[in-house]
Amino acid sequence: MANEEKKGKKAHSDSTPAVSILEWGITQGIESCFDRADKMKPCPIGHVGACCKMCHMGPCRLVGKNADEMQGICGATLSTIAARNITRFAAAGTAAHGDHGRDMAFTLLAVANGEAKDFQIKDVRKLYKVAGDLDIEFEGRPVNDVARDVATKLIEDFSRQKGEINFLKRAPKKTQERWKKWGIVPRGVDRENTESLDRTTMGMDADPDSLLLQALRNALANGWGGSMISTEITDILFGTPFPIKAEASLGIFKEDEVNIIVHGHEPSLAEMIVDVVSEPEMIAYAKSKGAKGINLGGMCCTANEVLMRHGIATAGGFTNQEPAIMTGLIDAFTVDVQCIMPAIVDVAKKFHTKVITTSDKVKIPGALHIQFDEHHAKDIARQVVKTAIDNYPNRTKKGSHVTEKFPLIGGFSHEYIEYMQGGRFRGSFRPLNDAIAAGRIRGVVGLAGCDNPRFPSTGVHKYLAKELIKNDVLIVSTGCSSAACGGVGYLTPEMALENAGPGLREVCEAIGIPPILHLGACVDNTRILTIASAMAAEGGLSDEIGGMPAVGIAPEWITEKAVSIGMYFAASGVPCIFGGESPVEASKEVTRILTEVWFERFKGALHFEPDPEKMLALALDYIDKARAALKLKKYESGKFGTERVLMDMAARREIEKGAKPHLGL
Ligand code: NFS
Ligand code: SF4
Repeated sequence: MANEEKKGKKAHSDSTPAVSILEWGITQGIESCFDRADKMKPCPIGHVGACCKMCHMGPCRLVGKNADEMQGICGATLSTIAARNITRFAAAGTAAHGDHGRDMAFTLLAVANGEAKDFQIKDVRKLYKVAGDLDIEFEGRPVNDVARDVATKLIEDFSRQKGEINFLKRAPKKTQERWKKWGIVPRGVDRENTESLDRTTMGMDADPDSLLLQALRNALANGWGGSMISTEITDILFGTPFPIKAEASLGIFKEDEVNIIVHGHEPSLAEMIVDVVSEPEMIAYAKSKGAKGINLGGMCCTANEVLMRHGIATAGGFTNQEPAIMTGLIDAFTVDVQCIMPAIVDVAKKFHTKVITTSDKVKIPGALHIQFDEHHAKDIARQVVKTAIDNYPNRTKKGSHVTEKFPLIGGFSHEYIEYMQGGRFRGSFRPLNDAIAAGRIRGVVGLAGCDNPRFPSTGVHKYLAKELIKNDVLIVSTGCSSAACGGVGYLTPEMALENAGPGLREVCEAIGIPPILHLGACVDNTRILTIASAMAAEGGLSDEIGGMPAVGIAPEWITEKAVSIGMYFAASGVPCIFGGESPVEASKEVTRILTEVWFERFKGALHFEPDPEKMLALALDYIDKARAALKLKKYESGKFGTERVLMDMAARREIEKGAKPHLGL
C-alpha cells in the first residue's frame, strides 16, 4: 500500500488518543488488531449456522437455508451443537478465572507458611471476615494460622468432588433455592470444568437445556468460586480498595522517564513492581542511565488491580496494547496472564520495547521470559525493573506520542460502598435501597467486559455509560469497561454534575462520588454479587438477587471469560445483555433457553444484541419491569419521593482528602 493510501485509512477505535497513534502506525506500515479485523472477516458460523469439531468424523458444518434441519454425522442437531459450543465457552472462561483464583490461594498459603517473605497480609480485618464466612475460628489465633486455614479451605473449592463451593452460602436463601431446584449447585471448580468438557464431547449430552444447565453450574463455580476467591484473597494480601485518584489514557507515558507497563490479570508480580519502582537504589540506577525517574503504568485488569490499590495510572484496555507500544516510549512491557495479544511482540520489534513474559502459562516467541516465583517475588520484580532501565538508553526510534490524559477516581470495593452509606458504625445498604425505591436512582447497571476492535472500540461503552446515567441509572463498572470510561474522563464526580439525571446527580453530589463506580478487574464482578446480596438482605427491594432493578451489560465482549461471567450473573438472577452478533443465533431453541427459560427459572438471562440503542432500551425495560413487579414508585425523571439522602458526609471528606477510611468490616 502506498503511504498516501495508508494515511487515508481510518482506525476504527472510538478513542481519540488511540486513533491518532494507530493512524500514525498505518503510515509506518505497523499493523494492529484493527487492521487484522478488517482483513479477517468474521466467520458467520454461529449466527447463521453451527460448526462442530468435537470429533474426527467432522468437522461438521450445519449451514445454509435448512441448517435447522441438518445433523452432524453423529446426528447432533444445530441446537445441540450451539449449546455444546457455548457450554465450552463457559468452561474455558471459568478455567481462566479459576486458575487465577487458585494462584492467589496458593500465594496466600505460601505467605501463611512463611515461604513468600516479600508479601504480607495487609488486610487482617478482611481475613477475619472471610474466615468467619468459612466457619474458621479466628479470635485469639495467630494471623498466619488463620490465613493458612482460609487458603486451605478455599483451595478445596477447586478440587472438591462432592458438596458445594464455600461462598455459595453468601447468596440470598431464595437464590440458593433456585440453584438447588434446577440442580446447578457447583461442587468444585475443576469438577465442573471437567464435566462440561465430558458432557460436550462426541456422543454425550445432546439435550440443549441439560447442556446449558451444566454451563450455568460451571459458570457459578466461577462467580461464587474462582473469581470470588481471587477478589477476596487479593484484598486480604494487598488491601481492600477505597477511593483513590489516578489517571487514564495512552497519554500517561513520560518522555524523560523509564516507562514500564504491567499488563494481564494476576497482580502478585505487579504489586512487587509497585514497591520496587520507588526504591531509592532503583531510582538512582534509572538516573545513572539518563532518565529522570521511573513511571509505572498498567493495562487491562492488572492495571485495574494496581489502580484500585495504589492509584497507578492505566494506559487502557485490550485494544490499547499495540498503540501503547507504538508510542515508542515503553521500555518494558511486562505481562502476566490472559488477554495478552501475541502481536505485541511484532509491534515491539519495530521499537526498542522489551516484552517480558513472566508466567510459565504464557510464553510468546520473541519475548524475553523472566519467570515469576512468589518465593522470590521482589528479586524478580527488581530484575524486571532493571531490564527496563537498562533498555532506556536504547530508545531511539520515535513513535507517536499523545499527551492527553484524564483524571479518575477508582477503588470502590463493596466494603467502601457500604461504608459510604453511613460510616463505620452505621454502614448499610439502606440509603441505596431507599434511593432506588423512591425513584431517585432508577436502577443499577453493571457495565463490564472487553473493548473490541470489531466495534468502534470503546465507543459502545461510552454511549451506554452516558445514556444510562442520563436516565438516573447508577453504573458499577469493571474490567476494560472501566478503562474505556476512565480514558475519557467519565469516572469523575464532575461527570455526575454535567451528565447524570437529576436524581442520580443528587445522590452523587451528596457523597461526592462519580455516577460510574469503578469496582475493579473482571474478577471483581463478584463484588457486584456481594453488593446485590447485601441489597437483598437489607430489605425494601427484592429478597433475592433476581428481581432487582439491575442489569449486566458487556457491550463489546470478546473472551470466554465474559461468557462465563454473563452466565453466572444470569444464574444468580441478573439479566445480561452482550453486544455483537449472537454466537448461537442460528438456534432459536438455544436463544429461547438463554432468555425466556432462564428468566422464568432464575430471573436472569443472556441476550445478544448488536444494536447499542436496542441494548439501552432492553436494559431500561428490564429495570422498569423489575420496579413494577416490586411495586416501587414508577420512575419519572426529576420526580422522586422525599426520603432523606442518608449518605455519609465523612465519606466525602475522606475521598477529598485521599485519606484511608476505616472500613466497617
Ligand atoms: Ni475481562 Fe480483564 Fe479486558 Fe475483556 Fe480481557 S482484560 S478479565 S476479558 S479484554 S475485560
Ligand atoms: Fe460431527 Fe457429531 Fe463429530 Fe460433531 S461430534 S464433529 S457433529 S460427528
